[in-house]
This record gives sequence, structure tokens and C-alpha cells, in this order.
Amino acid sequence: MSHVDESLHGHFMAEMTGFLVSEFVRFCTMAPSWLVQASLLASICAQVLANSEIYPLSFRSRCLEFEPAKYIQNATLDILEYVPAGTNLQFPYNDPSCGRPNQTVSVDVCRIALNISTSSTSSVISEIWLPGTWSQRFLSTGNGGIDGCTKYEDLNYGTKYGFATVGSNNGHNGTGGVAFYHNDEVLKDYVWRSLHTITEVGKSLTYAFYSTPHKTSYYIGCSGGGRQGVHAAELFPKDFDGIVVGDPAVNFNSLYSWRASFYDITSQANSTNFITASLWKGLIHNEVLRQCDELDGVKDGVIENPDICHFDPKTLLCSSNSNSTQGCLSDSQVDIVQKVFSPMQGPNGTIAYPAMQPGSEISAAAGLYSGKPFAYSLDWFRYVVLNDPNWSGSPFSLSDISTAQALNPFNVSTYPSTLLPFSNSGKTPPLPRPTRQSNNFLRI
Ligand SMILES: [Ca+2]
Repeated sequence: MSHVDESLHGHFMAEMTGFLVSEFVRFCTMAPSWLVQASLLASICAQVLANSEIYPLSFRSRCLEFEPAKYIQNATLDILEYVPAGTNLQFPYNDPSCGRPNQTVSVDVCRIALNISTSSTSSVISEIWLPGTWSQRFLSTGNGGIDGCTKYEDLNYGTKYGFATVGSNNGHNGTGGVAFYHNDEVLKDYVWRSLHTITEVGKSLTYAFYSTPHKTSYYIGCSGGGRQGVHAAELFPKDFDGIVVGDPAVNFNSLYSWRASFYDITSQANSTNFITASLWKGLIHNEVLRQCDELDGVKDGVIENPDICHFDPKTLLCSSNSNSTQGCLSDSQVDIVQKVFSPMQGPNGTIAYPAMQPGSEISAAAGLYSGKPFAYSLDWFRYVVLNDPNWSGSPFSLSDISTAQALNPFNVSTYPSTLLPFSNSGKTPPLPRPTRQSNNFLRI
């Protein structure tokens, strides 16, 4: 018998054993007394019932008999299924822009999907994954960017380590923002309500399913999900005992303005002075390394402290007496590079966002420098800030930054003045990693 066969066989036997015992308990409890009192059956039933606590319903049976709707109001049950370890779950209904068509599940899981109403014009599709072996810990997971994509990989990560784990579409489907258009309730779900809702629902169902409450609760999220975590610490300090955030996009309005500004700086991909990805990754990146790699004392292709790298692109300017533009940049291109590596100026001479760090051009070439509007920023300004679905992404001006900052819907700029209510309960406030997004959090 192969390893896979053995695993399947063991799994099947365990399920069968649990199933048979549970059925026998049911029989001994419900059968007519004259039948149970028959000599042989009486003896067996007495033994089974005496040991029924050590032969509980199989995990599969408990899952399939669970009735989440009994515990949660304003919700409809979309999915209730037992998922054995090793299953490759398929999500054909998931928005393709989320890029998550399937997920391999590492441990036995009871999977629940609920559509939870949050208002008359909004709802949250939540996934609650309950592991067969529960560590009495609870975990909520976040999203990213402006998207409404359930992070199935995080649900699997949590349940793999024994957490009862919840996630959601954050109130809308896919990576776009059209659902925000003229619907503040969907926007509110995105900014904070969805996470708080699924956390409360998830904790209730966890208690109902395991018949015991969780001992500790946690949150994990990155980027947009990092912002959700900081917001949760501010608004609902009792929701979590511990919060893990990476690259939290806390200065949201300025961050999305900054990202929107690159389209005007680089111009369209077919414009005369457009800097191609190969120039960014080759000519320009090599010059960045030549000027800054050894500032950290080691020539290894890594700029360990970009803040001390003051890159000067003029060294790449084509010579005035040469007709060739190979291996050099035009005046306009040098100007573009200088603007990319300069802070974004805000209203009244303030710095609205710090400069892009030298060395980042390798990854930014295909994104922010690609000669088209940054998708998240485009949708945020179209459907939230400007209420203009036809806005092209250009021109982008100081007044657009001001408008975004003034609007700040539901305090999406997650800049708490204090997290004392969270830390006073004996918990450690979420500390963002020192990255580009959080640098701004620390500086301004
Ligand atoms: Ca170096």
C-alpha cells in the first residue's frame, strides 16, 4: 500500500469508526426500550453509552450537522462542507481578478461560507474555517489594496497551525473599486466594518462549534490588510489579543495620491521620452548601484539603507555632441528620473509623501513606471474621491491630493493618535515594519 493509500485508508477508517459509534449512540438512545433491553444489545449499549464521551461524533459528522444559521442573524449559509486534508478546493465563482482559483487545504477543516448582511445595500461574504485539531486560538485575516479578495492562503495558514480562522471579501468582489461608487455602505465595510463583523461572527461560531470559547484571538494582514489591523487596534481594542501587520498602508490618502502621481511623471508608454522597463532595470539600476551600493560598506548589489543614497541621474545624460541615445538618457528622461526619486509635494509646500527609494526600480518598472495609471489609485479616485467613472488618471494635481485628504471616508487614513486602549489591556500595539509605506507613518 502506498503512502497515499495508507493515509486515505487511515482517514477512511477513522471516519467510519466515528460514524458507526455515533450511529450506535443514536440507536441506543432512541431505540424502543424492549429492544435495547435484549440481553446482548443491553450489554453493548451500556458499554457504548458509558464511553460515548471518548467516542464523540466524528469531526466530519459534527461539521455536516452544524447549523451556523442558528447562531448568526442576518446571514445566509452559502457553503457548509467537510474538507479533508490534501483537498485542492476550487473557487470557480471567485472573481478572476483576485487570482485565487484554488487552494490546497493542509488539515481537515469544517468550511463555512456565510453571506452576512451589513446594511440594506451591503453584505460581506465570509469564510470560517474550523480545523479538526483546534488549539483554542482564533485568527482573523485581512485583505490588500482596495480589493475584495478572500485570502484563502491565509485561511489555510491559520488552520494549519490550529487556529479557527476567518476571512472575507471585505464587502465587495474583485480587485476593482466600482462597488464603492455611490454606495457608502460598501465603502464602510471596506474601511473597517467587514473585519469587525467577521471577527464577531467567527468567534460566535467557533464557540458554538467546539462548545468552548477561544482562549486567545489574533489578526494578521499586510499592506491594505496591515491598515485594517491598525484600524482594528484603534476602533475595537478588545477584538484581538495580538495583531501582526506588515507594510501597513496607514497614510492611505497620501499613499494612493502618490501612486496616482506617477502616470503624469512617466507619461504614456508610447510617448517620446517614455523610459522603458529595460532602461529602468538595466542602465538606470546599474548606475544606482554604481553610486550607492558601497555606501553600506559592501559591494553586493544590495542598497541596505536607501535613505542615504542621493542618486544623481545627470551622470546618464547623453552628451551634447553625440547623436546617439544608446546607453544614455535625454534631458526629459533625466527630469523624469529626478521626479520619480523626489518627494511628492502637497498643498502649501508640504511633503505629501516621501520619495521612491533608489533600488526599487527593478520591481517598480512593471508597476508604477509602466506608462499607465496605477489601477488601485485609478479606481479609488474614480469611484470614491472624484465620483467620475470616466476620469482617465491624468492630469493629477495638488487639488486632487487635497480632495482625497479632505474626504478621508470613514477615516480610512488610519493614523491613530494613540493605541493606549489596546496596549492598556496588556497587549502589544502593532508595530509596522520600517518599509516605504510605514516610513511615512513614522515621519509625518
Ligand atoms: Ca551594498
